Amino acid sequence: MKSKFGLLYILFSVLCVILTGCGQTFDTHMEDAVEANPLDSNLTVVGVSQVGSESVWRTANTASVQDAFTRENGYFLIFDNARQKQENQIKAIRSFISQRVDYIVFSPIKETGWETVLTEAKEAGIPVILMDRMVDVTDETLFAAWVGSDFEKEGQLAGNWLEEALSQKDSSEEVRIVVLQGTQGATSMLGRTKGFAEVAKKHSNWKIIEQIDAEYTTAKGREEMRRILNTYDHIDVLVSQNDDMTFGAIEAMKEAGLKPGSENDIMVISFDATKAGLNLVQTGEIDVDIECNPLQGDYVSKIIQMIQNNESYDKKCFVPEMVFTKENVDDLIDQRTY
Ligand code: GYE
Repeated sequence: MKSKFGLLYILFSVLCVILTGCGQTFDTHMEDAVEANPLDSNLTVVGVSQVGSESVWRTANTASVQDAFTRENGYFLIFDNARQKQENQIKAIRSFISQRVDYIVFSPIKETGWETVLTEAKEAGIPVILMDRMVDVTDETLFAAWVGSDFEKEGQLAGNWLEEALSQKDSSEEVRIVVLQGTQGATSMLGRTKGFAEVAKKHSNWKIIEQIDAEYTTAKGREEMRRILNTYDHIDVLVSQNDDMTFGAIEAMKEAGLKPGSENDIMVISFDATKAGLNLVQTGEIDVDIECNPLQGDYVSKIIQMIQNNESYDKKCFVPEMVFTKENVDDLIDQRTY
């Protein structure tokens, strides 16, 4: 490892172990600028900057990273939660660079604004692996690899499902659609919006009456859906870009005396397919849940191993995903861990 031991770090980490019992994961705040080097120099030091903890999906993604980068697996993990702020992610990455970690892994909150800090990482010779979301940079050598989902395809799958669901209906009848979007500028939000819109534009009777940011959170999903229900007399379909927003939107529907689900008042299309989401697929309150797979830690770890061994690897790695409806949910729900 290129990392060198710092007396300050050793003292700090001993204190950390004594005070908190944390032995192998170093949950840091960038104000605590210490050299975070492992006492065992055979460990690979990985700095991870996570977006935040806005959703069930995100919690599962964080757990997957923490399970992959353990001391037993040969890693020393420095984890930072950016609490939904790009500036915190930039600070974390700079701190990882100054601590001379071996790899930087991060899930960029939005696509733009990364050129400078990624150039700094490149100049320091630290490979960066993007997880979940993508960056919009002209120089693709600024990152070594990306692991995530095909978000545009997820949006198309949602559109395809709706096409099928409406196929028996009169195609001249207007279909009024509301879209709750995730964090603005995030790859998942951009891809899901684009993929769905591609299908929607093939149908002149589909009308997206509102497309609004609800930040991937239950609270915002509830708030926006309340406002939307107060604004429009009639809504046929809700497309909500994650389960957390869907839960909030469903609460708002119920408050307004409406029942979710195609057998009732408003069709509901959701994304992520968390266990709580799949439970609502079983009850029919969510009609279709497009899976987004958060279990990405092992994929990232495999890429790190391939880089270490100088093996060739695919720069972009898509995780496997599927679509859940009432037809298949019962068979698969028990396998869901998050
Ligand atoms: O769908 C949402 C999360 O970027 C795929 O971010 C991710 C999204 C996920 O907060 O729940």
